[in-house]
Amino acid sequence: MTIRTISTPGFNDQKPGTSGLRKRVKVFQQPHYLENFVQSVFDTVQVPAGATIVLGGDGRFYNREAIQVILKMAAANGVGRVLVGQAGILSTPAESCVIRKYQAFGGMVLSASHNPGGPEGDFGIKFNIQNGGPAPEKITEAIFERAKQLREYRILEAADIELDQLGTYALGDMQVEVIDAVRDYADLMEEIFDFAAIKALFAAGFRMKFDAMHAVTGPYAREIFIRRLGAPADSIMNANPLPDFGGGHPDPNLTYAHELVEILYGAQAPEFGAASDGDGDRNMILGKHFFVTPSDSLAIIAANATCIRGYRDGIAGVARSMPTSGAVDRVAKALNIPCFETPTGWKFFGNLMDAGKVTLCGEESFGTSSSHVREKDGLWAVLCWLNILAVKRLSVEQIVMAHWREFGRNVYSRLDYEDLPVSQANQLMQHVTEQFAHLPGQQLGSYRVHACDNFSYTDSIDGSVSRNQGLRILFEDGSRIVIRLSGTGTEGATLRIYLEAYEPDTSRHALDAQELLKELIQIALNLTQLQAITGRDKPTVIT
Ligand code: VG1
Ligand code: CO
Repeated sequence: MTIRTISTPGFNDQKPGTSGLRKRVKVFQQPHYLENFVQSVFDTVQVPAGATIVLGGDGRFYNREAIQVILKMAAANGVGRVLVGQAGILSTPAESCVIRKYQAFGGMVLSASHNPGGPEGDFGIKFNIQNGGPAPEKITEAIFERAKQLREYRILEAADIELDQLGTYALGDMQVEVIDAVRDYADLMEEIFDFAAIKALFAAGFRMKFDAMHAVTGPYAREIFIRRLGAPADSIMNANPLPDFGGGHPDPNLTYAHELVEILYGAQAPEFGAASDGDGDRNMILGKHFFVTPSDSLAIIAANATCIRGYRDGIAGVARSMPTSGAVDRVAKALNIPCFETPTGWKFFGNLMDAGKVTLCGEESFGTSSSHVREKDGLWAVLCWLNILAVKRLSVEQIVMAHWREFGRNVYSRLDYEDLPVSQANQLMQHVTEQFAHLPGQQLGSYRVHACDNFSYTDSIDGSVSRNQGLRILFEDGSRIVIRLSGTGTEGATLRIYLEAYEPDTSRHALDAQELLKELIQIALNLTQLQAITGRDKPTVIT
């Protein structure tokens, strides 16, 4: 078998965003585009000769083709062994689990997560390091620089590998092992959670509905909920992964997971509902006629962690992304453990977890996880809730209400404005920044501005600094407005406005978040001049 060296023009747009490189499938299908990025990864991370890497994706359109290309390039770049998920599929948390379990050098995850798939949809690729987590910015920046300069890549000339059969195959001098990653992942879950208690809950007639949104978690959910926990077969829906996610938008929120939402708010609603995204790292938690915000979910898991076997000795600390509500901060304070505030994106949690400083992490964007892996983990979060419900035998709503009674409620909402022209989004950010000098001290309705900044983060472990992570308007009573631009989109700009107000008054806890945040939302719209600049009179998604 021969290794071919092929010319590439180099690409200037291969800058990884919040979570890897994401582009339209059509962009990835351009000659040399995928190869250019993959070679840049190999050149940057320098896989030691003979080392093992892990490879898998969320099964979206172009997954199989990309895997065959990457395998041949890995063989040509001296990789010793590649562990590939069967059929080329691995959820993001399962990939993280496999990297750690088999002590691989790292891995590539092929996914554009919650972005739609199919020939007209998105594709993506991300490199994860030895700890199983996303590569830090230092590495992604170096990959981006390399991708611009690259002029040739190496690829083995060979036939495609059979990805559907478990087994070991040779590709040049490299070994390809097709593995059953559902088992490794499900085994890890069984170590952390009390499966017997959850099984007893289902046996007692507890009903749940999990929506895999035709994305990667279907087979994992079937193995864990149905086979291992004995839930009735109709407890999972849309559980067959499809390359285009059935034409849907695999983002587990109130807008895109509306099929599930209708069931949980319907007349025959089960006690518990949950959904996960394209690559299985996000989660949405619902009770009967009840929605749990991701920020509250993180705080509640932290407050009840000792109910769960894997955390029964307590948690070392917690971390949340900056826009995530401060609900978990209050729990950390009560538990007397540290709480860290990081920029958006899971890559900022890795160092803290490696250093043993935090056990639980979360983001307002439906991402929660712990140090069992180095990615956010959708099914893990669902199992946390099931385990807590099995121990407490209360409804989801009762658990949340009790939490608010104890800690107060951090009322929270996020407004997304998708597909804006980039120039308008930049103009709006500029407009807000220009007001920063005179805003502090001003009274806006019932809120007085305390401070404004553009969030900047210094990693306490390696000292690296990340600037421009979002505009913050902080009020004297602790309420906040945060404004940032998405780093995961592939076309145009998505503007996110995050709102948070603290409500200690128990008599107001049952009120709707939109109602409670009405004034703050109006202040945000005035400050941003959103309607004048963009012409939009309502958000695309409200969480
Ligand atoms: C979004 C979320 C962020 C999350 C990221 C990746 O990023 O806000 O919290 O980590 O997606 O999630 P952005 O830059 O669009 O706001 V996933 O499930 O795509 O791996
Ligand atoms: Co995801």
